[in-house]
Amino acid sequence: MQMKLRITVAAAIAAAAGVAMAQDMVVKIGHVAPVSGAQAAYGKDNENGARMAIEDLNAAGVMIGGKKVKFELLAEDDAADPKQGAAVAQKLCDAKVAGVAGHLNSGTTIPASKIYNDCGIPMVTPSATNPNLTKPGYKTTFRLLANDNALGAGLALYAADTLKLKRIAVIDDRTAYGQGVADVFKKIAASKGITIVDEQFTTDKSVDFMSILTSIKGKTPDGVFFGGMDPQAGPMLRQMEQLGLSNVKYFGGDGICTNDLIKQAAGAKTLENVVCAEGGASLEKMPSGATWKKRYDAKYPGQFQVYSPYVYDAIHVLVDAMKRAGSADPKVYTSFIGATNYQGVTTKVQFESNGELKNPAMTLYTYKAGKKVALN
Ligand code: ABU
Repeated sequence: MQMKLRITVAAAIAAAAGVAMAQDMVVKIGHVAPVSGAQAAYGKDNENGARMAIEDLNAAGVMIGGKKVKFELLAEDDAADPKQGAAVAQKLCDAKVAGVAGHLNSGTTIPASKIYNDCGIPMVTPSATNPNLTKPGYKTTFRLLANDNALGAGLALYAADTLKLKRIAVIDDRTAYGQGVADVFKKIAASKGITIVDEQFTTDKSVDFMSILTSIKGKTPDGVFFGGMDPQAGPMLRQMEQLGLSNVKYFGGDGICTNDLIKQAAGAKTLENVVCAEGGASLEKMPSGATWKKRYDAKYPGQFQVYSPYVYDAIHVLVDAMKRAGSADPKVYTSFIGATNYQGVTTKVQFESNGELKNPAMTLYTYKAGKKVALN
């Protein structure tokens, strides 16, 4: 009898929970980054930021339009490949996600932004920095950090005004990001009287740079700028050391400004020649960066790279707009994103009319004793 009663009570609780769950509105949010291939460390860090945001929002119990919401993350891998990026963007449109945090790379984000715009889904990139992203003026495209106009210029000004360099060689990986940031750097460096002594090109798959570095060595530069990512920058630093380019400064944007660069450089002393730029404040200077990072490290030890706090904020920005609109329907809430005034982990988020972040910060870093340290 007692056993039967226990079963009945359990069934009643389950039924009640079932009713409550049925009343919850499920809102799907997409996330896209390369979680396979050479750039997987960035992608996993980004996806961790997305998972942490979804967990926090579900734990907090968000109400939208009077309904309790359960958020679901649809995490996709674009392998940093523009074609795969377009395919997963279409997949997320077909899955009717309410919004997307991503993509990670400019080369995938720019084509994907058109697909999201065509299907009416807003996207907030936490990391793609090519300025061309916001040029079409889509009302569905937002960026949470400074773009490469700021990064390339900041690095060129530092090379000219602080380091007083005169001769810089430029390499880029021919991606939308690498080429774009290198072009900005070259233009501003030249305007400051720096001679671009050599220009070389590689790819985002290459790991042998001996031939282009040998050419560069012949031009006796006092600096090298690399437009690309850390799977190339690390081996390049090792090969610069092997070729005796040990006193040559090495510049790059946020793509090389990672914790993984330390691992990729594998003990090369040239790591200490690096000056790299990120389009936001350092974690220490972010409004709640230090506290957030402690929580992240407890959940995902040793996986932090660069952009996870921006992904965390990107998802909160989407949800903040849904709350203000009283709807998770992109047709209703997308126009509310432009009016965001959200205190995030990374900054107080407000957008320009073209979807760029208002007043983004920029931080320069170097590496000392195997640690990434801010210069400003
Ligand atoms: N911002 C550097 C890495 C991502 C990208 O823009 O391609």
